[in-house]
Amino acid sequence: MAWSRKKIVENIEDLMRSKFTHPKDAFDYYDQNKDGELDKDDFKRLLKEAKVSPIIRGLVAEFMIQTFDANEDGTVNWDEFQTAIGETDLK
Ligand SMILES: [Ca+2]
Ligand SMILES: [Ca+2]
Repeated sequence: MAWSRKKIVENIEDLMRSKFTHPKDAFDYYDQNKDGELDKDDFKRLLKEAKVSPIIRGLVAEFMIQTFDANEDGTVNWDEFQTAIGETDLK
């Protein structure tokens, strides 16, 4: 696929920088039901705003959850999100 992990992360970083002052703001914004976990629909919304192609959004959302979900409960909590973001230059 033309969308590499790097490109997707770059797009997400751009979104974070342009829209949020802190990654936690982004996390809370996308966690619509405020249960402290981002699920697949939450990631799809994030990816939509990050201008990721609709064709691959579902796949990327699944991929991101699998990548970020350290405790393997199928969703991504703030600790997991922060760790994943910490691997990038975004602080
Ligand atoms: Ca949630
Ligand atoms: Ca998890």
